[in-house]
Amino acid sequence: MTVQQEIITEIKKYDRIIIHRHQRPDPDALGSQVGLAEILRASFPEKEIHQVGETVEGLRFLAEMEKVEDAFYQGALVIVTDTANSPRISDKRYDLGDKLIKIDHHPNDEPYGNLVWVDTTASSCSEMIAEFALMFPEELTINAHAARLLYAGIVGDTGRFLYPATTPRTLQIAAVLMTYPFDASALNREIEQMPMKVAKLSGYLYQNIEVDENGAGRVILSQEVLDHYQIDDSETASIVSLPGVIDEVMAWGIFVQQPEGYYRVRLRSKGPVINELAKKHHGGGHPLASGANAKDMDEINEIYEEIQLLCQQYKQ
Ligand SMILES: [Mn+2]
Repeated sequence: MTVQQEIITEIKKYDRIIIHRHQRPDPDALGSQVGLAEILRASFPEKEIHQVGETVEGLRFLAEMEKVEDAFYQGALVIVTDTANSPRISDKRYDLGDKLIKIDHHPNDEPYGNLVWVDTTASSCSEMIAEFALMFPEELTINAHAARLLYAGIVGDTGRFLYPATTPRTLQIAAVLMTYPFDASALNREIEQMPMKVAKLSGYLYQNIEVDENGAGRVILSQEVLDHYQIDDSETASIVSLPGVIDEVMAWGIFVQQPEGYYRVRLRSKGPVINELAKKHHGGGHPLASGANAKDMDEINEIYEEIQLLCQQYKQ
């Protein structure tokens, strides 16, 4: 039996299913989570299906979260999407259920759960969920709401089909999703829209990025800068990819200071593999897109030197 067959077997067994995803969700986290929830609701109207986790204001156009009592977890199936490590799961009650399933496309550093389906070749977890539904057309129904969410997740994680993780399969699945009646261009616009203050912060980023001769880039966003632009950490997500359009930049780090003082580090690359570096600094992720943490300027300098070294080695 394939892991997907095992997953559908478990889904059929349980009357209550709760779906989680990672903290500080992006469109793929919400798309895969609520896309799966919508598919299960449409396919099994007699089951109780819920989605939980913190709400993100900027992504309300995608989905709302639900309140679930602790007792609901008793004898329930819990599925976690798009989340590599258990500490990153939003809503810590994920282990209160009877069975736990992990579905993800990040490197499988922590295979938590009773069943694990990880496909690092998938562009997004939303692509995996869509593929899962298409694998079992007799059992699973995609509706327009699910298609919209999964499409949003794919668009989000591929940067509108731009990043290297985009495959022919990604486009085939996106094409199938687009046949459902939802407004894809309006959705694309909503994903791309930014408030004026974030546009101004983009200007700051382009003015202040530091790039060495091998293409290692860094931008430090101190609390002072964030306060000046009235930006909080979650609003910095949309500017992380911006250095990628600069010719001279090969790999880069965006260092965002948190209210507690430490820095959240977002690492991106056009070639040099940066997730091993992320792991050394309390993080992880994909080979070309990772996250980490730096406690102070010394650790920022350390991380930047490591990016510089990776770029230098890559160039040779
Ligand atoms: Mn993802």
